[in-house]
Amino acid sequence: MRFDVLTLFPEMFPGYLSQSLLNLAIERGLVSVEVHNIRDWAKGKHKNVDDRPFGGGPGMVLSPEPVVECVEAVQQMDSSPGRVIMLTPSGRRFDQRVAEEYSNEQRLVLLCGRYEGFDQRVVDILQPDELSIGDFVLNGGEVAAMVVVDAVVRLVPGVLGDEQSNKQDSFSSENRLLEFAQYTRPREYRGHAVPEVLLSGNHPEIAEWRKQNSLERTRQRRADLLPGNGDKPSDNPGNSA
Ligand code: 6GU
Repeated sequence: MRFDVLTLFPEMFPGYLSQSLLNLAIERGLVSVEVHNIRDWAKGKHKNVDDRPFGGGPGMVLSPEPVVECVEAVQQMDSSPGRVIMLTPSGRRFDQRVAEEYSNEQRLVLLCGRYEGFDQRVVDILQPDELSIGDFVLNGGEVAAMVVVDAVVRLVPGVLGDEQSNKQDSFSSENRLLEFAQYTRPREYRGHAVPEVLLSGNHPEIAEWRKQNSLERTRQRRADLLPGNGDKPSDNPGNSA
């Protein structure tokens, strides 16, 4: 799977990309991540990429020309144009279902904004998926793009050592609940003991304990995730289908 990240701050990515799981996936040829500087498509000696908003107001708006031309040029760098995703706080909410959907794509082109946002003509012309990672405002789409790459890469076959491990994750297609509590040695730490059942070797009982623990944690923390609570106040009403 190929990711292309389009940004005004390409220097934010090398540190993230050298993180072990992702770096290993890149070295194995399972994924590639190419980072492109939108400013390279700006014209004129000052290479301006933004301008003041028509109608007035604070901040700067990303100009349509360098952004559209950068996306189109990057799309032509491979046989598949890829699915274009614009990272914006006014987008559709990203979640594990969206990550699963994206993991079926051959190529994602991630467009990161800064300043007060993109000129609307970028959306009108490119018709990207507009994607937000939550109801808060980041200084730009770069961290959000890393979130998307991180969540999607784990779902690419072969990236995780154990093919089972992402199926058990919270929110995955086989488990829409929160994960159960995990313990390792020592059996007791500062007066806190590991639940006896986990030491028993009785695997049906362990599975039952984990199921109940998962349900209880979900009830306490994220009741909106429980079946039948689809119309209760949800953290993510837009994606609850
Ligand atoms: Cl994708 N971008 C920005 N700037 N802020 C966000 C976001 C994206 N998602 C949540 N907040």
